[in-house]
Amino acid sequence: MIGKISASMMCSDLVHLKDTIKVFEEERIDYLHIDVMDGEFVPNFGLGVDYIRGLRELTNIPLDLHLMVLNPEYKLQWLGIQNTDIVSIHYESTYQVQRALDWLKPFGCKCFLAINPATPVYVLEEVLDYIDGINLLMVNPGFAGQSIVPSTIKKAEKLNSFLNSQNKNDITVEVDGNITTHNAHLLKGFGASIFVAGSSSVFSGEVTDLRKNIRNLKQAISE
Ligand code: S6P
Ligand code: MG
Repeated sequence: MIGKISASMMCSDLVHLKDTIKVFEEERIDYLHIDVMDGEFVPNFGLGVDYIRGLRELTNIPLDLHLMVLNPEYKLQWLGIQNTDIVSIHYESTYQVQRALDWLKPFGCKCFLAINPATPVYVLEEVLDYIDGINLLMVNPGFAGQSIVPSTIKKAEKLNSFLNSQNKNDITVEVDGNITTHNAHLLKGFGASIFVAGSSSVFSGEVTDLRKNIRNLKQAISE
């Protein structure tokens, strides 16, 4: 199965936003990855509600909303979530993970749980029935352009075996952070199927390289 690309919009050049979206539509990019950051859960501010609203006016490409905010369950109604979207909340961002997932479900989107590099795979065990996917952070979230945390590669393999052991291979695995073509190919072998494409792939080099970069990444995540 061919992997899906979720283009990380925090890495895009705002000056060329319209042209970038046009290329994404022509090249059939699957999702636009939106890093929402509150300056508390992660040490950075990120894309907010007005940006999301504006982007929806530009394109129908579904959004992949990665919420790096404290207590996301109280902020979901700000985002205009659509049923074609993916929404990831972080395991580490609330004391009541299962309640947060319960509150996310009525929005009709795909409900994903994100875990930081130091969070072990086993914490997922009690919430497998409440999620459609897992967003596996390969870097500590907050910034683009970081190097992969080496232990996360083994963790991806562990996650794959864990999901198999629980008969839950229908749960989607997304990988986020330093997804080069090399890492993407490797992680596809461990069951990842959505690849967040940032400065390590699609947005590397000049704006004029976009199309070529997308095709290279697609090649790496095809059979
Ligand atoms: C990290 C964030 C990511 C970045 C992505 C950028 O805080 O969750 O989605 O946008 O890591 O890609 P790259 O290739 O620069 O790591
Ligand atoms: Mg992200």
